[in-house]
Amino acid sequence: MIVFITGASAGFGAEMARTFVGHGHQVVISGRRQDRLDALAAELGELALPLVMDVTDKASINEALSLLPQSWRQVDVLINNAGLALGTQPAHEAPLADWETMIATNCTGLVTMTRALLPAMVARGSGLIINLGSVAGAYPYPGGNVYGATKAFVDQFTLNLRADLVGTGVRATNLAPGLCGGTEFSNVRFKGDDAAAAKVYEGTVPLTAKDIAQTAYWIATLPPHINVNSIEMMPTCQGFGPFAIKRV
Ligand code: NDP
Ligand code: 8X3
Repeated sequence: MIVFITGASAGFGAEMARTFVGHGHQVVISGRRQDRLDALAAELGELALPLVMDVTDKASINEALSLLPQSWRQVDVLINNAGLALGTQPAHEAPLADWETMIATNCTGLVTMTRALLPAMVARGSGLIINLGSVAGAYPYPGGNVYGATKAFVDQFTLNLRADLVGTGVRATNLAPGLCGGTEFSNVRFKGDDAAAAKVYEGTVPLTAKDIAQTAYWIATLPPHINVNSIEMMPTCQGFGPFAIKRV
């Protein structure tokens, strides 16, 4: 298989690259940080191809895709993993610029990549798109505002892809994890505040990037007649909050 992973310079994406390459597949590892991609490519060898791109920038995507060598162009699996949360402020205090960045990355970037690679999959009659959603797309929490909304978009976009792709042989999955540690996600969310990021995982046994990578690999290696529409995963220590009721 040829697997194209966005956001492979860290976290889930890097671990998914290790998993797919470990099973002998070719993996395009993309992201903005060339040094991180080069280091991962050096670790993984010639089955990994680093490709610098910013999913929020259409020109950057088009240029990167035009650089793909011929033998790497028939992408079987696109994993739209690049994404981020910024901040946990309430809606009336959150910076609009943070909201715009989340929408540009988690929604616009994801649909741009999908639109770029999907037609060739449909023409070949096979392919798979795995979109990284989140439990935040299904359940609201204070401060989740636009991040959760972008992940709800990912969930519904994936289902609507399924509606369009029935009969084409192309599959689509929303992979929606809950609390997952050991990645840069919380450092990004708290803008480099390591203490705030570490606090998120205090006293927990969170999911790991390896758990997510193994799940993505399982989805991608199921027989072609099986489409996993959506998978929601949480660590056992995570559950649901009660409704908030303001009493006077
Ligand atoms: P990380 O922050 O560790 O990794 C995010 C990756 O996305 C990095 O490789 C980063 O690379 C890339 N990225 C960010 N912005 C862009 C951009 N504009 N263009 C290209 N690449 C970009 O996060 P995780 O691995 O934890 O998360 C991966 C995905 O999973 C995200 O979509 C996240 O929302 C989702 N998720 C995470 C959970 C968690 O608890 N960790 C739980 C549920 C879902 P670079 O900076 O080099 O561009
Ligand atoms: C990441 C999970 O709970 O931090 O998508 O929103 S959460």
